[in-house]
Amino acid sequence: MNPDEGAPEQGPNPAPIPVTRPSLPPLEAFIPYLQSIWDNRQLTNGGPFSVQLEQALCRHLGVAHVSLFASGTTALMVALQSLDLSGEVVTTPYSFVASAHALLWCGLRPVFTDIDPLTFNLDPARIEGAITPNTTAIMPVHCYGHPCDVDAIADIARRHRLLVIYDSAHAFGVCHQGGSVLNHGDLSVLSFHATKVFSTFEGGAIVCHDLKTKRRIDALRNFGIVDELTLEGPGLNGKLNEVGAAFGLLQLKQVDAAIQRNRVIDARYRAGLGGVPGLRCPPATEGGNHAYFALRVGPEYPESRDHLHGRLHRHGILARRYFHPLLPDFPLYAKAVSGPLDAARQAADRVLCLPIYPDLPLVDVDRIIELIVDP
Ligand code: T4K
Repeated sequence: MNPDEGAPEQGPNPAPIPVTRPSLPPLEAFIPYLQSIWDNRQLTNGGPFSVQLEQALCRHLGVAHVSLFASGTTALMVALQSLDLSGEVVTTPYSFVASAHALLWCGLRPVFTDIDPLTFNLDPARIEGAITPNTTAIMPVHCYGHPCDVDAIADIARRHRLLVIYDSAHAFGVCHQGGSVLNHGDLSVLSFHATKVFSTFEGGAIVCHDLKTKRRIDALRNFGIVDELTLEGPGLNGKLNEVGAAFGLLQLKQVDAAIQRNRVIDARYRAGLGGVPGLRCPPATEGGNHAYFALRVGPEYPESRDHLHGRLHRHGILARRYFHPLLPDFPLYAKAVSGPLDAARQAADRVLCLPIYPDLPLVDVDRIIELIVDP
């Protein structure tokens, strides 16, 4: 259904508007997939839907190899494990906790450096200052799906002989320099969580460049088992199940339309909020997936980000402060800092992610804009 047609009348207490919401195919379309799983009883461990989805994702995304996972977090852990890293990894302090947690789970020390205040991505100019003889990799995040400065990062990595793992949890379908942004770095890791533009309920994936690496990743995803007598390493159980994979196949049919719809909503926000003193819309990206609309609330705006957040919530608009607190503000990560983090700190204090998802009616977008424009 077109979300702009037949929208229910807004009574005195309209339903809350979440920051995101998965777009679901009609339930009837899912039944044949479930029937097939019921028929063949292959529930997991690389069944036919998982194999099909890996191939379909390679074609859809324009990448060489995809390994599906049970979550973005397990995919990150296996990606790091597969590269035999040790010591320190330079990364961003402005991300979801899963990014840094994956490093700790693999016995690696995150070293946070500052971000670019416009893109919210790791600032390449700061990375070099954080590199020590113990550094083995850089793990940037394409924050909100906005591509990192991949050329500058590749140059630093080459000169210092470091590996690059992109946390691409937000970057499904994002194009950059004429191809998928996922083709940059040694490995890219996606999340297919329910809150993402492409979802398998829970899920994730690693994108890699060659079959040898994929085989190693696939073994580590399945306890490290290569065959009955051989272990690739200390693997875990990170497999996506067949119900999730089947759902992914169905989702793939509508993901382009979902991104197109997000683009329309993104444009509506920009048109409504672009000229408001104190507000800054996220950088416009030609090949983006528009899954987040990260509004920066500056000091010239009449209220603080937190006041605006509270006021919107009182109106049922469940905007979110992604990513607040800053990772080093958790005691667990307080010592992982290298140098000042002024831009990251400002972002954590000022950014508010507004609702954006394909089923969000434009009339609701306009209501949100009105509330923000008229504090
Ligand atoms: N790296 C980065 C940079 C990440 O952002 C993430 C995850 C990861 C790695 C790890 O990937 P995964 O292991 O998760 O695959 C959410 C997600 O749980 C998390 O996946 C995501 N990033 C993070 C940024 O956001 P919450 O705590 O904000 O989710 P929650 O439950 O509050 O959901 C937000 C809104 O979405 C709800 O208000 C309603 C809607 N929603 C949510 C779910 C789960 C639905 O409509 N249906 C649903 O099933 O963490």
